[in-house]
Amino acid sequence: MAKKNILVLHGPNLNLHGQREPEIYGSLTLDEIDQALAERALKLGILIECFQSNHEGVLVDHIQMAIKSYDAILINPAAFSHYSYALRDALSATGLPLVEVHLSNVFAREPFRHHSVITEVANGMICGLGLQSYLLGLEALVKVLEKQQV
Ligand code: CA2
Repeated sequence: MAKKNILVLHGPNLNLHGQREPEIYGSLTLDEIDQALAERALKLGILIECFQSNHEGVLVDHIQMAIKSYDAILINPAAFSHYSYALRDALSATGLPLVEVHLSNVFAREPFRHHSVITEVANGMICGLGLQSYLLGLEALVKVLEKQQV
């Protein structure tokens, strides 16, 4: 059977990761996060592709393309989580399993971060665990895909 293929999306400003505000987001760079995800994917026997953009429309285009080539989506929508109906609609339209992740504990931060318009269309959301949020999110998606095959 073909290996499952998961699209990992990072939203705006996450390219700055590791360079600013390490007390909130940690000191790993985005490349290091992607590397850790690639290593975990290898162990899990799946394929991943990671993509970051600061632009809502570019992310929407990538999500629309995902329908043909991917089995599931792992996303840190960053600030778009809190207001992007465009991203939410695009993710929902794929019909693919979806896990939302955040590095920081959004509920322990400013009130505007307490609500995500994405969570309602996701299988689940993991936050506050830094890199582990992403790794656990990837593992959760693999479990969801395994369940689909039964
Ligand atoms: O905790 C997360 O992963 C967030 O998605 C990060 C977003 C924030 O808007 C969300 O509320 C929670 C911010 C990403 C910006 O990342 C930076 C990293 C280093 C320096 C500056 C920004």
